[in-house]
Amino acid sequence: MAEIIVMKAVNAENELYAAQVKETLDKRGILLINLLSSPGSGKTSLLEATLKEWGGKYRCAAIEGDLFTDEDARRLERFGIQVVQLNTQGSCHLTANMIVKALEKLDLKDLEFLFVENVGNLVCPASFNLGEHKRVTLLSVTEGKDKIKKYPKAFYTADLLVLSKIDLLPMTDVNLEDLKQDFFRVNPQADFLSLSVKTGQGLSQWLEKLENWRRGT
Ligand SMILES: Nc1nc2c(ncn2[C@@H]2O[C@H](COP(=O)(O)OP(=O)(O)O)[C@@H](O)[C@H]2O)c(=O)[nH]1
Ligand SMILES: [Mg+2]
Repeated sequence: MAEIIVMKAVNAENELYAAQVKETLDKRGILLINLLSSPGSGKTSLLEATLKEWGGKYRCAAIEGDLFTDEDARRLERFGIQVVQLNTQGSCHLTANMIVKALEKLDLKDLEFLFVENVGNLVCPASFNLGEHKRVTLLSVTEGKDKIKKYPKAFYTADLLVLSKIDLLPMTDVNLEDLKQDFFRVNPQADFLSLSVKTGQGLSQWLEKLENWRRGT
């Protein structure tokens, strides 16, 4: 009982910050995308592939949520974009007030896409709105076939499920159609796409999706 009340208060405060983030970005026409997944599903790799493919076509920035290190931030800085590192010092998710602080460190002028790589975790990040326009949950085929059922919130709050590492599908016992069915059962409104940053399969659909979102279609 007490726990529920605390959680409500935390969420109410978070929603205020989330609204502030969204308002700031809306004024400037910047699209905020919150990437969620288990550690190692391929969030940073997907951002690297995106930046490489675009080659400066759009002005992008990233906020990297990590428990302690700045390795992912360094991986993205190589593409010449602004990156803010948020170390949560052990906390398992980002909150909207952290994004408010990160925005103060970014030059928002002419920015078009702002990517947030959340802390690798399928549980806590799903409960915290960061003021994002779109939430993308990644699931790699190597995580097995039961994760959607086990961690439904990360999937029913997503606008898009990216099934990553599709090149490895033959090495797993995951059935693509069954997995899609599990996903659409918890989230019939969302989109689904599968991709591999190793072979490039599905990457163009991902880039198209980002561009369509930015155009508001
Ligand atoms: N085979 C394969 N490996 C991938 C793919 N995407 C990422 N990886 C590998 O998965 C590991 C974790 O990727 P990373 O992007 O760091 O995951 P993150 O923790 O979600 O950011 C790395 O060794 C990547 O090279 C993919 O599409 N196919
Ligand atoms: Mg990463």
